[in-house]
Amino acid sequence: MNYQIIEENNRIIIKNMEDFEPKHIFECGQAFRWQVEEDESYTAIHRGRIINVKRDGEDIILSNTNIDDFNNIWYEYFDLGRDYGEIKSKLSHDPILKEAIDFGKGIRILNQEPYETTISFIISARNYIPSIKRSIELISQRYGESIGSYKGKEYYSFPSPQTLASADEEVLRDNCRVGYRAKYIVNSSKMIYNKEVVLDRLFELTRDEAKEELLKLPGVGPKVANCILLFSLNKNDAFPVDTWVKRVMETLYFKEETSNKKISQYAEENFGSLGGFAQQYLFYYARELGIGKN
Ligand code: 8HG
Repeated sequence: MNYQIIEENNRIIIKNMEDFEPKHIFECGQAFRWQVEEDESYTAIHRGRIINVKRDGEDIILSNTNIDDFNNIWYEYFDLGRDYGEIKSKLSHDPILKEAIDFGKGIRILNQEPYETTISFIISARNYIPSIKRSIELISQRYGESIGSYKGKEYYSFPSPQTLASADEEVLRDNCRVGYRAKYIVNSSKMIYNKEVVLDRLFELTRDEAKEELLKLPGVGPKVANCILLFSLNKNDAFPVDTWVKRVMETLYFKEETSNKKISQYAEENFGSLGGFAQQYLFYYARELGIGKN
């Protein structure tokens, strides 16, 4: 972890940046708003800013930004204070994880915004990533604010809890194509807006206390809660078991059908505080290679 920051012409260059592969980070399943461009860079909107990210040799280039936003927003969002080399070397003692890490070696876990992450993973239940992405885009276009355009495309912020608390369920269902999850989006947004669940306070709680709070929200079960904990609340030991993680664990570890409870226990005992990272390398590996399918 030995990089240097340079600011020039509305961009930040992170020199000699290891453990940061845009494709791995933005296509590993944790985030839904990153769009790939023709030059293989990725663009997204976060906290009202449009940013473009590209690898250039040994360096990472963050375009459409400046040093203040780098210090105040991007350093934390891209988890730049964490040594992924160390995490990978610890997890690589497990030969199965070593394979998964070799495959997705540039993954980092983003620190996303809790409300947007909550609604995104409510939408993700029994859903496919392309259709989750489409719904989030449609919700942002309809209910968010236009922030501006970049490379010819218009970008919209994710709406506030107040806005989605008063959204029309039919519009969400039919126009934003979230199906039966429309009522969960509206009712969870109401509870968040009314401060029945205060997302920003969950940072201070333990993983299990924070999970208990999240489970109060309609549409949030244990898997969705674990995704919210890991991707937006800094709970790195959360280990969401979805279809892909279940398949990869059954195929490569247990060699038989295994309950989610047993898989979670195994993760807790063997991956411990690094469970969330192990989960992400496994999820990306399993989904990209179709491990355990059929
Ligand atoms: O990054 C993810 N990890 C896990 N474990 N599950 C995920 C991730 N991303 C994602 O969308 N899911 C779940 O997979 C939600 C949904 O059930 C399904 C979509 O492919």
